[in-house]
Amino acid sequence: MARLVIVSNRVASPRERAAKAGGLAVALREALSQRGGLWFGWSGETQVDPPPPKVFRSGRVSYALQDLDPEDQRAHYAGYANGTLWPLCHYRLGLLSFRRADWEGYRRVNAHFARSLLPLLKPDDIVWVHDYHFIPLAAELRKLGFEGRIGYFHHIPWPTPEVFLSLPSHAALVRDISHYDLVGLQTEDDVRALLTYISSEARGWIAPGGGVGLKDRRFRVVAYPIGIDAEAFVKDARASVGKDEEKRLKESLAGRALAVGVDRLDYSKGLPSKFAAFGDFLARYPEHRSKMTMMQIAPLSRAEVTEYQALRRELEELAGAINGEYAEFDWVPLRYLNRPFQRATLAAIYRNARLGIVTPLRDGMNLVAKEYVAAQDPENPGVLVLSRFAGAADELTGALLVNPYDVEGMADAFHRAFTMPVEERRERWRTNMDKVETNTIHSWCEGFLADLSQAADHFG
Ligand code: ADQ
Repeated sequence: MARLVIVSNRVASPRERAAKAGGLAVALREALSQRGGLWFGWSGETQVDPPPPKVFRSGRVSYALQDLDPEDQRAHYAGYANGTLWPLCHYRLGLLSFRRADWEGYRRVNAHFARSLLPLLKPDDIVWVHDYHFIPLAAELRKLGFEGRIGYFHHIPWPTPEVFLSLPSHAALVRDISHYDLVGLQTEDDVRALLTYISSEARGWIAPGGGVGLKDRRFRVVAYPIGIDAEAFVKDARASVGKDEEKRLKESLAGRALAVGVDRLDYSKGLPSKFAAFGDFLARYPEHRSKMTMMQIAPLSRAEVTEYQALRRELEELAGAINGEYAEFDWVPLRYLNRPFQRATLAAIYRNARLGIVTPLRDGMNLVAKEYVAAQDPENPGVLVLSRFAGAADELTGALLVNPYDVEGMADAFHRAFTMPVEERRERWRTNMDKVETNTIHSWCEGFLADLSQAADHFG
């Protein structure tokens, strides 16, 4: 079996315990230890004239961590990746900023990564690049003469051509994409969006099965919806029953139902509309006041980007307004927490929540929706309220699907979920759980790598 090389912005260190590292990090680490391999990424450090990467080994896996020049790192991460590509791919053109200096910095970081990675590569390695921070990496590696298999997985949505064309560097970015052998996207809609751009704008040709020809390049674009480690979540959720943490949670609820939301504090996650919908639910369904508590867990993210600071202030104000308006001396309607939790604690909270509320304005997949489903008690499961604009909505058809731009519609869905009979809840949960159990993080990983291994054979 060929050696696997993974490239991602952040690298999960071998010392990070499974309970803390995300499901994706754990699955990638497993794939690396099975095949033997290398995980390459940013060290998290900046310095002028950065030296070659620090390389160390743990078991069958080597890790290589590259420092970056501070100005390049800013232009790459806060600039082009998160100031341009993130809003673009989440359909937020009003928040998109494009500066040539950022685009150049983004390319410089990718070229730098390619130069430091190349000496660590063997010709028959399989290289798997993760996410929008590194779209030009394959092109840079090819320039340096690497001819082996390179795959790319895009964790966020791929926008339709009308939106994608707003990006001044759209043509260059798709030329970069064409240097991969396999491009993985989250959903069939994403695949259609990219293929439509390629055939209509870039004058490429499309073959059945996602085969693409663009200039002298041949590659495939395929949907691989990402999953979770369902078994681990089921186990954690079951193990939480009766433990001290669960007791504390139940005591604090004093018999009231719980609705839970878990999202990074990010404008793609639709948090202000979710809060507004909860306020509207309390206003228009006064019979539920004092009977349901909502807990929104929203760890801080990208705090160096201005839009995220403004969002944080907005949410603090909205949470304060809802609690000011509806709280009783013995009931706080909205608990709002900015801290991270261990997977076992999240599983306990999910299991005790009668509603899971996942209402992003756009989301590549949304793993929280799947985790919530996996953590439920099959006899008395909660209801998932899910945005139709999350990739997960394709698979989780047992959820109550909502339009996150329709605040009153979401409030009505909360009411419907809260009053849903147990038979319907079980039926909907079973539909969702079948998908969560079948399409796991492991099958996702194996599926992508199996196709990438055969990529070179595809066009004969
Ligand atoms: P994210 O935008 O980060 O991921 P999501 O898929 O929901 O969104 O994953 C978040 C993960 O972080 C979940 O596993 C969740 O449990 C965890 N998490 C969130 N809050 C936490 C907290 N307070 N403590 C501990 N853990 C917490 C991007 C894309 C998504 C895509 C994923 C994977 O934006 O659309 O589903 O990558 O491809």
